[in-house]
Amino acid sequence: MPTKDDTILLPRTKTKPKLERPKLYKVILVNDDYTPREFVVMVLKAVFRMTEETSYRVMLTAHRMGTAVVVVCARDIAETKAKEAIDLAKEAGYPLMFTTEPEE
Ligand code: TYC
Repeated sequence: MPTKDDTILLPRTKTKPKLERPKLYKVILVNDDYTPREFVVMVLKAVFRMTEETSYRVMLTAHRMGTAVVVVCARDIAETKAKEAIDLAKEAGYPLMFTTEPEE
């Protein structure tokens, strides 16, 4: 009669499926010639909860370099924030633009 000691132990062949870490996305502020600096700073503070100092620095980076990374976060949050910021600018009649792109 077989006993529990007769159990044949085979090496585990199934590999645990590795969960992919979700990609992070950058929200990018794009410079333009029309949106006032103060308005850009206000939007950064309101939508991205930045301090006056950080907002000013990010605005100035975009103004000088053409673009600036505002924040890196999950895709849905990045897209929602970018849209909120663009909508605020649209309402005020400014062409201020934000884009999102996956991190390298
Ligand atoms: N270049 C704008 C100006 O001189 C200010 C500005 C800065 C606009 C950053 C957009 O992403 C921007 N009034």
